[in-house]
Amino acid sequence: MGIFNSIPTIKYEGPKSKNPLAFKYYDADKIVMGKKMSEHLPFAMAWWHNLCAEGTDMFGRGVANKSFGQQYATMEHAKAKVDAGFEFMQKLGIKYFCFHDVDIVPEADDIKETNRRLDEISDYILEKMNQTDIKCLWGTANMFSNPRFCNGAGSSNSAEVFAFAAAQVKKALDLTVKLGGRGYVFWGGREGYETLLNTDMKFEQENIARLMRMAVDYGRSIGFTGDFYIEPKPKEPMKHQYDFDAATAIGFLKAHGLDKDFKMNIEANHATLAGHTFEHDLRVSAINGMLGSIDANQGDYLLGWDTDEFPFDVYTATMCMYEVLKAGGLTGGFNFDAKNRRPSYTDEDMFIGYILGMDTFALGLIKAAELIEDGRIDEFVKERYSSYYNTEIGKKILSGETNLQELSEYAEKLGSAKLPGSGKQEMLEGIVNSVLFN
Ligand code: XUL
Ligand code: CO
Repeated sequence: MGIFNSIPTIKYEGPKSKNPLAFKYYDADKIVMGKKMSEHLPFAMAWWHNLCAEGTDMFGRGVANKSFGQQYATMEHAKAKVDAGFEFMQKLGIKYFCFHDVDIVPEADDIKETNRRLDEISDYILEKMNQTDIKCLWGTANMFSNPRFCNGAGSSNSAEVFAFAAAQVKKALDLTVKLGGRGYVFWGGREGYETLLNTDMKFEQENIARLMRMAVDYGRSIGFTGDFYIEPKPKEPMKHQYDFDAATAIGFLKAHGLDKDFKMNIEANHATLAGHTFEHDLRVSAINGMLGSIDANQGDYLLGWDTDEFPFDVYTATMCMYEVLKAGGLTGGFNFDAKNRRPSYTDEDMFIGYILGMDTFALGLIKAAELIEDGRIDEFVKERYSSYYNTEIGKKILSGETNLQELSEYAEKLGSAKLPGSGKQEMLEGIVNSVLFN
């Protein structure tokens, strides 16, 4: 007896299918640019939204029942969530999961008891992993829910709280290594501030770096060879979070000598909260060699917070996959950090959310590959910068063989410069549409 007995294994039926419990575009074995879709798109289930979140919001209690037939806050319930999660992933053909420590067990008052529970549940998860081909994408520590973290974790004003954060990172790294995780995430939930009036920003940022350095040292000492990730987010829950966006986080890592061990885990809704497009933060990460993993979701342009919706916007998924293909793929994967809307509270909705997300990214992959194979955009961009490659002065600028004096003489000789060539944005957008709707 399973948990989702009324839900069949989800199969690919093609774009014409009207079956809500079938893939329309995600065809795991279909070859795109020489690789299987499933290899391009290592999808992951987020333990917290899928197996824990019941649709509570600031104004109302949960509406989705995630008891899976057990009493909440017991180890029986924790195990039922493992059973539910593995059945869910198997039915959808999802090969990875991501977790926080407190997603997988109820947190006890004493950290020693929480750690004992984590040992017990990770044995159980490992058993399930050994019976299936499901793996861990990344693990992380929840250092934002417990009241002790109200002033942050690594950035807390309290050394005692810092020690508890360090203890959680240590244990979450132990679990990640035990479960063979590809990565370890730092999302700076409350690593920020509410008011500068009570905040020593320099001190707090240096302490976050100290915690990350300890994590790298410990992780490497226990055989963790994967990537550490920062998951940038500008705000929420704090008014200002230090890992504002990819550019800020990369600058922080470089300033503290952590850039060799860390990459970015870019979440779509976090990028838009920072006032960027999703593809902007992907590009910033990629050009710095730090595009590691993705939290796949989308926000709502009418709402100023992190709505964590299942990806539906095919334009954005296409531009995301364009960046990912250009970067040569991800070393991490695509974690659906997404939840059903509160009124979509049934078990069937859990599956339909993932089907939507996987189909949206499959379409994005197909269309991004077509854009690259079409070649017109690449050709245009190449041509746009061609004066640096096919003029003497351009070549000299690139090779560092000129200076302000020579360039000034060059400009004065010309007297005035030609316009730099049309940006042709509308033409390029038309190409995107013609590829999307061919
Ligand atoms: C919160 C968020 C987190 C991280 C993991 O906005 O995205 O769930 O992904 O801590
Ligand atoms: Co996330």
